[in-house]
This record gives sequence, C-alpha cells and structure tokens, in this order.
Amino acid sequence: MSTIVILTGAGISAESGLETFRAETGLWAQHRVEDVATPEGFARDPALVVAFYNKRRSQAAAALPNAAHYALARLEAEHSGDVLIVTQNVDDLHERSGTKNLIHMHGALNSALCGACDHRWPAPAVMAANAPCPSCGAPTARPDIVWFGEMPYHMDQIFETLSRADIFVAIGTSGNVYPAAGFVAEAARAGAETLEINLEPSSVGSQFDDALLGPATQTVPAWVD
Ligand code: BV8
Repeated sequence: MSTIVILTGAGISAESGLETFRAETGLWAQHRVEDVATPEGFARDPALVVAFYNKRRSQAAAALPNAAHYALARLEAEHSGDVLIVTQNVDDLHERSGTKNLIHMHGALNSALCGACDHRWPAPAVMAANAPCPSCGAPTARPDIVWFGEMPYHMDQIFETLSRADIFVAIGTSGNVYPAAGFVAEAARAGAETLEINLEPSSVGSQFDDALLGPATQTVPAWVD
C-alpha cells in the first residue's frame, strides 16, 4: 500500500477566491509581514493583527471548496494506502471538501490560542484584541496561527510520514517558506516520486521529478483521476 504525502499552499484556494501571499495584489502586498505575521508584530499592535485575521476568517467562511479540494478528498477516499494532506493554508476548505487525514502546519483561522496557557478553543468570527482566555482568564487570546519565527505544528508526524512516502506532491505553493519548502528534499531522500502542481515552477521546482503546470482546478483532478 503506497503512502502519498501532499503539501498544499495558497494556490489551491486561489480559485475559491482567497488571495495568495506573493502575487502582486496578494496579502503581503497589502501588509508588511513583520506587522501581521510575527509574534513581535502581534505584541506591538494586537488590534491590527486580529483585524487582519478577522478579515481572512470572514473571507474563508464565504469561500467554497473548489474542484482541486474535492479531487484530493476523492483520492483519500479511494486510495487503499494512506494519504496525508499537509496544508500551509489556514482556511478550512480541505475539511469542507471531505478530507479527513489533514495537518494544518501553520495553524487555522477557526482556532484561537491563549498566549499564556496554550489553551485552544474555536475562534469567534470576530476576535477582539486582548480578549480573555476562557481557561486562565488572561487577556492573551491570539489567532492560532504559526507566525514567522514560531515552530510549525506536528513536525514530527510530518517528517515521519515523509520518511516513508512513495509519492510526494506539492500543490499551489511558491516554495519560499521553510521548513515546508524543504519537504521535497526529505521525500526525495526517502526515495519518493515527487511532483509539483502549480501555475509556474516554484523556488524549489528544480528539485521535483515532474511538474504539472496550470490552474489547480484543472491539474489536480487530472492528476487524481
Ligand atoms: C520556523 C502565517 C523555526 C499564516 C506563515 C530555513 C529553515 C527553517 C526556517 C527558516 C529557514 N530560513 C528562514 C526561515 C524562517 C522562516 C522562513 O522560511 N522565512 C522565509 C521567508 C525565508 N520560517 C519560519 O519562520 C517558520 N518557522 O522555521 O521556526 C523554529 C525552530 C525552533 C523553535 C522555534 C522556531 C514558520 C513559517 C510559517 C510562517 N507563517 N503564514 C497566515 O498568515 O496565513 S507563512 C505564509 O507563507 C503562509 O502560511 C504560507 O504557508 C506560506 C507560503 O505561501 P504559499 O502558500 O506558498 O503562497 P504564495 O502566495 O507564496 O504562493 C502561491 C503559489 O500558488 C504560487 O506558487 C502560485 O504560482 C500558485 N498559484 C496561484 N494560483 C494558482 C496557483 N497554483 C495553482 N492554481 C492556481 N490557480
């Protein structure tokens, strides 16, 4: 039974209407990363950061999974081996399309975290700055998002699965952010076949055995089916 590991990035949600990060009109063109996606930025201006994620949470709630998300859910349902989807995305479109075996390595918009006691709870649609933690009461509620300089989630499980992957596919990610951008090298070391699905080659595109170029709603179903 083959093990398939799939890494997804913002590109798989682009055709659901959610902005990517590094396009000219993308999220990072509108906000300095240092201001909205670092612990220092949150400490400096929590209201700015919670507003940034409140906006993205409402956009994600209004978005619908697309044909690429549904194709991956079909793959998991029909594949006798194990399929693990590791997403860098913080939207819930994979869950809403039926994917079960999923890791949000950079956190999730629908989760809130206490910066003091690590308690997690479902995020409100609109999170307030300095909101109290429902568990310890400290005014340290924050988006449950992995910011730059913070350790991504479930890294042990990800690397263990990569170490026995037969196929590794990266979909809709620019390969600019580590450790995710290093997964292809890990998979190749394990002897996996590697495939990049994107509009154009990513920063680590040369490390893949094959590439399938085009919009994810066309290329992912074509690959799955
Ligand atoms: C950490 C928050 C260590 C959530 C994000 C070397 C090794 C390890 C770390 C580093 C390293 N060098 C530097 C670092 C530090 C840093 C890093 O990588 N910096 C970069 C900029 C150089 N990494 C970190 O800080 C990470 N933490 O390493 O911790 C540590 C160790 C011990 C103890 C403590 C800590 C944390 C990284 C996570 C940061 N959080 N976001 C949010 O706001 O959403 S990163 C952010 O960018 C997103 O989360 C996303 O995951 C990431 C990558 O973006 P993409 O998903 O790739 O999106 P992008 O717009 O870039 O590209 C879209 C792609 O889609 C394009 O290729 C496009 O062509 C394609 N596309 C578009 N439309 C379509 C399409 N494809 C198909 N169809 C379409 N229709």
